[in-house]
Amino acid sequence: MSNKGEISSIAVEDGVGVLTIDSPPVNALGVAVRRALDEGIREMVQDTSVDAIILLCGGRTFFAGADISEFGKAPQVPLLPAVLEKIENCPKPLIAAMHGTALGGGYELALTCHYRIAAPSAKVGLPEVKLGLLPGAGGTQRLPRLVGPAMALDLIVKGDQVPAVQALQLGMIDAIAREGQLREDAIAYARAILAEGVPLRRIRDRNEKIAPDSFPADLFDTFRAANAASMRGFKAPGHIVQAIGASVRVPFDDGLLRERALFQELRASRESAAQRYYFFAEREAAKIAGNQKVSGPVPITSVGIVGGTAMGIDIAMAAADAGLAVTVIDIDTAAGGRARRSIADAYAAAVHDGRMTAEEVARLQDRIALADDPALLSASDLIVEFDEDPAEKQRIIRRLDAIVRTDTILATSGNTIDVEGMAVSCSRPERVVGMHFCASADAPRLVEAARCAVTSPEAIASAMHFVRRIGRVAVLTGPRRGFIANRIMSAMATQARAAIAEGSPPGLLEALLYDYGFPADHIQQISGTAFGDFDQYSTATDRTRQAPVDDEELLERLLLPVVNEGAKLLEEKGATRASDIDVVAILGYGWPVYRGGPMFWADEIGLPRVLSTLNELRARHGEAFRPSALLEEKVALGASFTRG
Ligand code: 3H9
Repeated sequence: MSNKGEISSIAVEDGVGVLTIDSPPVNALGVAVRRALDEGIREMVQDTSVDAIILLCGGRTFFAGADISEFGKAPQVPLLPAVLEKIENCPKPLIAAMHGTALGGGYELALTCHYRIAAPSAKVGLPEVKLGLLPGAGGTQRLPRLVGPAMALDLIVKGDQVPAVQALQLGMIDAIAREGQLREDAIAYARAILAEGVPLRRIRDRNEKIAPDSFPADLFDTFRAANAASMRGFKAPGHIVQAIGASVRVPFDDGLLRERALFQELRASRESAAQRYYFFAEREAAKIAGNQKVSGPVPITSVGIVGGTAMGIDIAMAAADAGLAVTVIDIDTAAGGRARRSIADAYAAAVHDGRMTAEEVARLQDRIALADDPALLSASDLIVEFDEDPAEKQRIIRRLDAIVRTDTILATSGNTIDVEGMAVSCSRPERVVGMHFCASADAPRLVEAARCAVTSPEAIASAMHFVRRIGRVAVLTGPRRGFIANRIMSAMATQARAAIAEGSPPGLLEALLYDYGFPADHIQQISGTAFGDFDQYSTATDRTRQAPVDDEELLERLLLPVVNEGAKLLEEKGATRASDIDVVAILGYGWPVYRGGPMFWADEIGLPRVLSTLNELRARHGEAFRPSALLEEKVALGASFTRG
């Protein structure tokens, strides 16, 4: 076995060469990995003892795609398309052996291999759309040739990860290995291919699935019309439809050129810059900046949930799904009757819709114990209370404090609670945290984790670790009432109310937010919780504008207070980073991700303009628009919120 530098190694077994790449954390296809692939394949093609080649990855996953951090920098050779061309034209059978997640450029690489085998737990997919991109290394031309253009449209425009079993059914992979035996099974698979002696299969040569009579003539128009709502405002989905359209219309190499041109356009677009920024912002939010001496999160293996509210039940089920032992205490009803019914109903619906099998449900239900006695929580590592009554919350936390293990972390949920006050009333103030599980309309993924001055670094790290483990995004906030989400969005709501009172029709405000990119259901959420009752205003104002106001000015009147409030939160240390505010606005209130969130957007339009507009608004509408000192400082220094 030869060890080719730090990230790749080659071993030859029974005439099969195995090139293993190991570049943590996710084997992204950065320049070093591309070089290692290029050299490794060249070496094995020249090696006469090698009859077939397997591409394998070390660590937690197969290639997770192009290295996103390289976008925006000068490209370095070899470029990914050149490496993939070499793989596809390799004279020996080349097999991708995938585990973890083979995504984007990683799955496109697998599509240039002659065969694809995957671990049963592997997932494959082309999620570039989520970064405002399209698969730019042949994915839009090869996938339609494997699964047909209709399925390719669905897979690439949604960007979902496809589990191995489904990928096999669709033809996205050729075989599934035994779990934990990927290497051995891939070698056996290679030997079987050699024994059969079949000619090399290249996807680029397969045209039966894209033949004109194999899909409806109006496929692309119908797809565009059916998905108009979810594609609204985004640039990438339309480009993807065009690239897949080329795959069925023009020869393969011309299709590749078309794909490349569309990819370059997206790569240079502000939408993709914003979405790539958001990708890193979401991951950055999980890091606890300024938290000295974190000795690492305390592992959470058992969780207590107090209160049978819908959110409590949702979190209990997510925790069970993540493999944690869960105890749900529903103090109000005997033996957790309400919680028991809600959980049973939710699981029955999952089985009915085909999202889960009865066996999976039985396994998960086994992990959830239901009771009405808080003493049963004595073994829990973390307990979250979900009561709806503020006074009751305080009482529950104190009671838990008295009876559970001294190292158990106590979390109180909600967004208007005085976490600090609650913490200091306990015997373990350093282990009390606040958690705001944001009930956003379509994607309840956001959790704001509140750290007080007395909170220990380990406790907050553990709480955030738990949030990530259950598949939610944790953002750290200060202990102030309202956390980040409510603070920034009520700044918008206050101005909306004032504008309506001055004669702007509510429908116009909604239309402006919609055109900016807020989804309709989020606007409803904002209008319901913050703008107040629109109908009441609209009858009062007769839906006509009393004072002529420019649409742009009106929109800025709604959005700039959010930026200003974000800056104030940073000043007051209620938020750690500007990018955290963007994550909260996007996940919590549907701020369009292709605009990057309020702080990224403010940098985009320029902070000097933000400051001068705020000053104009202040002259017209009063002190609510007084610019934050941090914003003034940034402008004076020529600095930004989110750029370097
Ligand atoms: C593409 O392929 C374009 C091509 O079509 C065309 C080319 C010509 N690059 O998410 P995690 C980092 S576009 C750079 O916390 P998980 C991430 O920032 C790409 N860095 O782990 C984090 O860093 P840190 C298409 C990346 O286990 C660390 O890895 N591919 C990349 O929860 C761990 O990440 C995608 O869109 C990357 N591609 O989830 C897949 N990926 O520790 C994007 C991750 O410093 N990646 N990092 O914070 C993912 O979806 C998830 O990372 C994955 C693992 C599911 C792989």
